Amino acid sequence: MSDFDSLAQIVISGDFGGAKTLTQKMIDNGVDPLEIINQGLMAGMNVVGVRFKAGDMYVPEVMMSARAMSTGIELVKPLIADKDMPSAGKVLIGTVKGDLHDIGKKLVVMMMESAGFEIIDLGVDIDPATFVKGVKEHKPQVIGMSALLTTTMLSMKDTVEALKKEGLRDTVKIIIGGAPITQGFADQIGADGYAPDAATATELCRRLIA
Ligand code: B12
Repeated sequence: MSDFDSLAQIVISGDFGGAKTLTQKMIDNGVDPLEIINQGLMAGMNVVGVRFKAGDMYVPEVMMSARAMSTGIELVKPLIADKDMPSAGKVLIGTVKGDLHDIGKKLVVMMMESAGFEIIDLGVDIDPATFVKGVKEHKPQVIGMSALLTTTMLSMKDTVEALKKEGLRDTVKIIIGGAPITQGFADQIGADGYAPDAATATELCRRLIA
């Protein structure tokens, strides 16, 4: 097995100690940092995404894998000039007003970061005005909104309306998710997409930005 395959396997198994050791060994051996990321760390995380979606991996395991991947990325990052670091796009994300649930959102963030997206995570309890301010400030290609309460879902609609009012709606793609959200609700409020899990959310972003 090549070092790239071993590193991918280490990420899949969520072994962050192993990720640190092997990434450092590869750096010391002069392996190209971008290859370490793409063919080792991200390759592993891609498999995790597929398995999670298929129900073959669960939340705690995915979090361990994401942590293993981050451990490797942190070592490699300083060796890569900013211009070389591939960015898949910029995503502004937050849990909507009145809602404090963020475990799923964090998972989405981790999965997207693993796929090379630049993420601005506004946090929880984010009102429409704060999303609007975030769009003006960060100019993301995609906004992601998360809601776990049926009572807070409507804040997603308010945010879409607030973006329209500010003339910003057509500058971003809007995606939504969270346990009570459906494709029907996304269509109803005029969002560009819905995803039921973090892996699908990442694919959706790729598709919307492409
Ligand atoms: C953990 C939890 C909490 C924790 C939250 C901790 C935290 N930091 O997040 C605490 C204890 C704080 C909490 C509080 C409350 N909770 Co609560 N909570 C849950 C619980 C058990 C799990 C949620 C979770 O983390 N799931 C795991 C993650 C991985 O799944 P997920 O969030 O769905 O995310 C995935 C997808 O939805 C998607 N996704 C998520 N976000 C996004 C965003 C985008 C853009 C996209 C594309 C995709 C996407 O990808 C994620 C990963 O695959 C659920 C029950 C359940 N089984 O869902 C109740 C639940 C959501 N809670 C509920 C309630 C009622 C409350 C409280 C009102 C309880 C109370 N009386 O105080 C408060 C509300 C606080 C508030 N204002 O938000 C109800 C909601 C009922 C309803 N229909 O509205 C639920 C369903 C429990 C129940 N059966 O009654 N809760």
